[in-house]
Amino acid sequence: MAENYNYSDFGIIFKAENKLKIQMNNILKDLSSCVESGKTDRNSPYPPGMKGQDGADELARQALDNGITPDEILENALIPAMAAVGNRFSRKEIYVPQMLMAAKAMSSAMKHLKPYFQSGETKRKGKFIIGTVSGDLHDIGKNLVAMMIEGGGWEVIDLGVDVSADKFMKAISDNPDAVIGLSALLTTTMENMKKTVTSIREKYSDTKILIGGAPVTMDYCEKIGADFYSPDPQGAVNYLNKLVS
Ligand code: B1M
Repeated sequence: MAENYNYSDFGIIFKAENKLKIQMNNILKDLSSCVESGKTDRNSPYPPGMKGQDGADELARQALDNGITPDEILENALIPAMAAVGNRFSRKEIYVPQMLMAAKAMSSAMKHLKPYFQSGETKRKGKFIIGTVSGDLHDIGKNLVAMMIEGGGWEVIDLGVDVSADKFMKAISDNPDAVIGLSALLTTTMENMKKTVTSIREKYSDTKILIGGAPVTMDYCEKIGADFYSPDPQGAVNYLNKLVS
């Protein structure tokens, strides 16, 4: 039967497929660089060098419209971009404002992907519950950690600030497989971090607890029986990824 095929048709199909692949790769590459440089959408004036260009918002939409799956968008554009941002932040090559802009761009892409994750059509790596402990209202660092972890492919449940041990316990009972993240910025509220860890350990001995915040250290982590301490968001992402690898 092979002699009935018109081989030039194969050539045309092959070329068209290749062109589509290149186009899809270019969208993912552009999306990744928008997230890394904090370009949220076409109207966003930041960064000045990308003024008037499509941003993460438009490119994520285009990626889906071109048949790229939410998984591919996350794995091949958003996660590598956020990992690059996290590593540059850890190396002190960029600072909080640039990281916030990258996280904002990532969120504007994520809003297109969320319906697929929420419907269960596309799976995430796991759930992460985060909050700033009781008595503590600082949330800038906690929000950065939450956004980086979301950008790392996890579903994040953010309980906000001034979160009591009871509220964490309720969230764990609703999401028994979740990893818990506690943030504290005050030496006074570190004591509440300890109380929260103790309460969680009493009822959920297997639940993994990650802690962080400016006054927190690895020594303190060991002392209060948490599982891991990270000084920055990328360390938190790496720890979570190790848990599921
Ligand atoms: Co407050 N504050 N503050 N404050 N504040 C500090 C923390 C302080 C060091 C300032 C100082 O005195 N030099 C000091 C704490 C001293 C201490 O206890 N050692 C302090 C104080 C005393 C207070 C008040 C008591 C002041 C008062 O009212 N007398 C009061 C307390 C209110 C309360 O919480 N109950 C207070 C209030 C406030 C504001 C509301 C005005 C505001 C918070 C606004 C907000 O968060 N929405 C504020 C701010 C902004 C600060 C400083 C200036 C900045 C904190 C910050 O956002 N840093 C801070 C001084 C400073 O740090 N220079 C200070 C940027 C952020 C990206 O870093 O939060 O460390 P950070 O997060 C990092 C890491 O720690 C890590 O990742 C992030 C990114 O790298 N990380 C995690 C954080 N959480 C993590 C969780 C993880 C892993 C990593 O896993 C789960």
